[in-house]
Amino acid sequence: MQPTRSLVLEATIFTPAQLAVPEAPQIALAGRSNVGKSSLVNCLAGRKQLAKISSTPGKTRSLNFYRVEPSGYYLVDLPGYGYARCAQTERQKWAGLINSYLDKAAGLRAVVALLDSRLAPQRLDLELVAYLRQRAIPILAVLTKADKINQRERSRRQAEWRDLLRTPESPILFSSQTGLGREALWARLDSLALG
Ligand SMILES: Nc1nc2c(ncn2[C@@H]2O[C@H](COP(=O)(O)OP(=O)(O)OP(=O)(O)O)[C@@H](O)[C@H]2O)c(=O)[nH]1
Ligand SMILES: [Mg+2]
Repeated sequence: MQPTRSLVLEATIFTPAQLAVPEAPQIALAGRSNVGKSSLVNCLAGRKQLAKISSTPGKTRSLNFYRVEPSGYYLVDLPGYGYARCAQTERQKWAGLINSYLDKAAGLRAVVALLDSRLAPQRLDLELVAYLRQRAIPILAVLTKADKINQRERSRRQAEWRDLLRTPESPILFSSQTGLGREALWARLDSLALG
C-alpha cells in the first residue's frame, strides 16, 4: 500500500531577514520560472490550491516551507529563477534569498532540479546544475510536463540529462496533469530525507 502523506505550508519568506531555517531534514525544489514547480507541489500534496499557480511566469517570489506529514521533513520551494522580464534588481534579490537559505540550511539533503521535458537543456538549467555542484549539493533531476511529449522524446531527454549529469540514474519523468512519476518522486524524496 502507498503511504499517505500530506503537505502543510509552514512559512513563506520574502527576505533573508525573515529566514529561520528549521533543523529537520530538507529537500529544496528549484527550476526556471514556469517549469511547473507549484503544480508539482500541488500534485504531491494531492491538493489543487496549496501552491499558487498562474499563467504569468515568475509568480512565486517567495521561499515556501512545506512540512511533510507524518515524517516531519521539509520541502522548500525556492522562487523560480531566470524570468526573462525580471529586472536585474529582482534577480539580485532572488540570489540573495537563495544564498542565505543555502548558507543556513544545515539539514538540506538534496535539491530537486526541475527541468522542462519539452525543451533541450537550457543555459539556465546548466547554470543551476553547475551552481549546485559547486556547493556540493546532491541533485535529483525531475523532468516536468512529461504528458506533453511522446515516449521516444521522453527516453531521449532522459538520456541527454543522464549524460549531462554524469549519473547512471535516469531523471524522473513527471506530470502534474496525469500524476506520472508522483509515487516514484515521493519514494526518492523520502529516502533522500530520511534514508
Ligand atoms: N501539460 C502540463 N502543464 C503543466 C504541468 N505542470 C505545470 N503546467 C503548466 O505550466 C504553467 C506553469 O506552472 P506553475 O506550476 O505555475 O510553474 P512554476 O514553476 O511554479 O512557475 P513560477 O512560480 O511562475 O515560476 C501553468 O500554466 C501550468 O498549468 C504538467 O505537468 N503538464
Ligand atoms: Mg510557482
